[in-house]
Amino acid sequence: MTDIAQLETELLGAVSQAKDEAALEAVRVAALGKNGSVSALLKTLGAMTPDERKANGPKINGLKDKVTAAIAARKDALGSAALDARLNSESVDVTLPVRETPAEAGRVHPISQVIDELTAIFADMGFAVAEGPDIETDDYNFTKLNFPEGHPARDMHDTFYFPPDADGKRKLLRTHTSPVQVRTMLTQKPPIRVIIPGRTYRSDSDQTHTPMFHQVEGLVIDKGSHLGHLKWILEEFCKAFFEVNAVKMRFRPSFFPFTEPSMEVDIQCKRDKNEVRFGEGNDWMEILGCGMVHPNVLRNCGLDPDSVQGFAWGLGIDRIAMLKYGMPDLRPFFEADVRWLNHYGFRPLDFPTLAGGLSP
Ligand code: 2NL
Repeated sequence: MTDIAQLETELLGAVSQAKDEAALEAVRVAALGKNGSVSALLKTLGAMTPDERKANGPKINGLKDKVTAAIAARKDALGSAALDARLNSESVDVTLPVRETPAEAGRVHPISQVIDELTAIFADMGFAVAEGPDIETDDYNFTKLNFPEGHPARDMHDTFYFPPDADGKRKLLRTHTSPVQVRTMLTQKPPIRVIIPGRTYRSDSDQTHTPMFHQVEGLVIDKGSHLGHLKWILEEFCKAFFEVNAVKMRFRPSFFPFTEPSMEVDIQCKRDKNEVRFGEGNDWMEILGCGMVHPNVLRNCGLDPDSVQGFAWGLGIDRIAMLKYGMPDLRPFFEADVRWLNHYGFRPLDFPTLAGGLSP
């Protein structure tokens, strides 16, 4: 049958000329689809006599097999040609520098960096971090901390008060982080070892004061805790934080309503024009206040001063951040200027650890 041979020549020619997979699919549908030319030939078998079928069946089925095989082979060839073309056009230059991700391009604020450093140092000494609300009651911010009503120390805090509540009491913005220590003593059993970094507020604004600032306080309550422990903790902290091998410290008597005795602590430093260095020199700089927790405070927080005692300290985070990282002015800390942050900020993946180094 010449038309079968001719159809074969036509179809195999069309298969080999198909330029892409879409063209090849069109050839397949035209030949083997429901209304395709080969399918039409197959349908004629049903109407033939057994002898005719014996003669034509193998030819028509042979045609179908050949065309099917040719399409499959062409499809393979087109597929690998397409892959080759893609591989050639999509070459990757593995020597190109890696583009900075948003996480690397951002900067960590010096205050956050210093809080992370403090946390790493005190966590290593077994301290937990506690947090509490910025809006506090007068009771937690003052009364429980042994500030009697009308005591002048209350006025010294330049407190921001809210309008009176329905019960006539005025809430306030905490003037120190100490109310968090009150909350800790009221809810946890000794031994207690916590630090509390956080925001504090006083109505005060000039070159070295901002109405919102940051404090970290520490508290230890245990049966045998004493001033020797306090001095050791503070000395270890100062050495680790300022990254020096030794530092001289000076404890001067002072007054806070919530501690007795109370002390202010100076550390040895060397002032050079605009620079301050720690661990050397003959100058002193005051950096923190501390003392043994006043028995009235222990009682106010549900603890028995005859069975436990403790010590506490507090220092300004903003100030030690300025000292450590040489930032001369406090105000830009809170101006959210990205140029300042790019200059003084820290890379987010350089997280401070004691083993890896605190400052990058
Ligand atoms: C300073 C001094 C200090 C405390 C904070 C404290 C807290 C409780 C009980 C006793 Cl609940 N003391 N905190 C103690 C001494 C000093 O801060 O000059 N801070 C900037």
